[in-house]
Amino acid sequence: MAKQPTALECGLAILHSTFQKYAGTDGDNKTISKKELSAMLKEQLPMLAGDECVTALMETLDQDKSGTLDFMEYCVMITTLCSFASGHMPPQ
Ligand SMILES: [Ca+2]
Repeated sequence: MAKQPTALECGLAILHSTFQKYAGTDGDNKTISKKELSAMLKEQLPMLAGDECVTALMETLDQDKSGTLDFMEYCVMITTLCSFASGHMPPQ
């Protein structure tokens, strides 16, 4: 009998598959465009949806100023959101 994946393993797989799902809508599943980010936020994180939020997130997360988010830039967003949600963000 195959060993069941742990909750964290499932979570990691979901984070990766969610990136690929939205990144792949324009045929390039290696990066997320602003349009793809907007669709992802609207469906997956509706509290962050909206043109102003999408623009602010792209400007903040697109560290190499490529105009798209690669997987590592997406991971920064996920890490930051986890930190906010768990109250682990340091005081500003
Ligand atoms: Ca980028």
